[in-house]
Amino acid sequence: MNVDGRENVFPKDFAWGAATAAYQIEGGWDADGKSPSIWDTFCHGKGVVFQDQNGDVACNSYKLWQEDLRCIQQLGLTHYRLSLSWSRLLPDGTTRHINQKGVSYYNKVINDLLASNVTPMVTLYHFDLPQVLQDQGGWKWAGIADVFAGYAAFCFETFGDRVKLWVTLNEPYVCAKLGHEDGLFAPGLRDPGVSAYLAGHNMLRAHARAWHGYDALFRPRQKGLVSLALNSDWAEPRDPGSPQEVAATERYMAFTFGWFASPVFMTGDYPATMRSRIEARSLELGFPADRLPGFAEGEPRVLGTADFFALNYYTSRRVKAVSCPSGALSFKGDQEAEGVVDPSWPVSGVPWLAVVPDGLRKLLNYIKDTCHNPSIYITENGFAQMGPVDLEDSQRCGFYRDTLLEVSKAIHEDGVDVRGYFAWSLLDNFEWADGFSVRFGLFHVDRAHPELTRTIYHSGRNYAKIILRNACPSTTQS
Ligand code: PNW
Repeated sequence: MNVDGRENVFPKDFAWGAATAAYQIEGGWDADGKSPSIWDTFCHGKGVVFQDQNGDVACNSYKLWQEDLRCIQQLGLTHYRLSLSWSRLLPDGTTRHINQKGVSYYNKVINDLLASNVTPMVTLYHFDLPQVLQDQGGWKWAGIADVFAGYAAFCFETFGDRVKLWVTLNEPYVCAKLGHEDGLFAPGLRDPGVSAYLAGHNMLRAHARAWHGYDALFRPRQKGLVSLALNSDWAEPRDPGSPQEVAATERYMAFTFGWFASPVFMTGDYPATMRSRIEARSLELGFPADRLPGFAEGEPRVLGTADFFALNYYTSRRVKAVSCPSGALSFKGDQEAEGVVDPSWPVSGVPWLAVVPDGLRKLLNYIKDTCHNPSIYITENGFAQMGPVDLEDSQRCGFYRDTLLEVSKAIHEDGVDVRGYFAWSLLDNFEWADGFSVRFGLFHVDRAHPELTRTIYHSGRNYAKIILRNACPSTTQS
């Protein structure tokens, strides 16, 4: 324990942020020339989202940006992470047609942030592919990589004089797996064991092209940084004494973290475990092994295409080995591992989000050791509330305190180069398939009120104190 409290002090210039995503907050789904994204289409279908809710209005941030800015100021954030709606900027997905109303909206947001001394971190793609591009095959279509690179270059050109922190893709794992394997997220494909690998592969190709475009054409004058945000659980064997579970844990980490981190940060290819498992399983079931595609010669290199590590961390898992004896292909059958929640862990409002703050410290160390000690931004981390709104969200306050203590230990005791932390999320917002039933905000949004009034949670007040002191409390008092 530290007596003088210095250990809880964060480095000077530590980035204190909160994050949001366009579809989850903006609303204005068809306003001013915006075309539909795959999330508009998905939510307008029946039976896929909690109570058939959708992001048509969401927090109406497209109209209420000034309210969001007030929230940002009230917290005293140094950084704000937002995403751009591709189909708001480029309604046909390409630079053939630019929607000036969309450009003006984001210009205003970016300029207001800078005028308030808040540094923007901008994500180009947070799950909301223009529907017109989905109609051409979406992430399964090889041609998407060049179209994305064109969109990225347009954004660098348009906003890069002021935006210096870029995230190309948010959570390719979630987009590939939940969107193309499980069918739980847009575009809602259920194609086990095939489409997720292809979609993931094209996302990596798209990201790499965008990074190379920045590196060659924009970095010399704009001097910014570009990465992609990777989500990962921290995983440990259920029984550390079981060699089967230790091996299953390695597979679990390879198929979640390594799937995208290995090509970009480690080797330029997928983890060897992933390749060998998919090959073996394909052989067994009589499928081509190239359902996990190769990185072709002559394509832009993927290795080294990130200027920092952007990590979204929510939770941890204990891992057990599973085998899928049936003849069907699946991601899980390839992985032969299953993550379970340790019964001793407290859970948040959603069952998947077990509260495991020291898992973050372990994952940060793992990144340091396996990815050549990169500088790291924690681009998302947060705690879900469900059921009745509780503005005195003491469990969430404890969650942030405990988590930030682990981050400070990673920095001071382990020497991990953590540059910043973004709470998910600034506002209660549209939580994808869970609709508005799950709330992650530091501000509550009153959906029953026509003005969609924002009210700070106790955890928001606490976060503001932490930011003001550049330190987190080491004990339970705050
Ligand atoms: C992230 N899972 O997504 C996203 O980046 C946010 O948009 C989202 O609101 C936040 O986490 C909270 O869920 C995830 O099923 C979506 O494990 C699904 C999962 C994890 C993260």
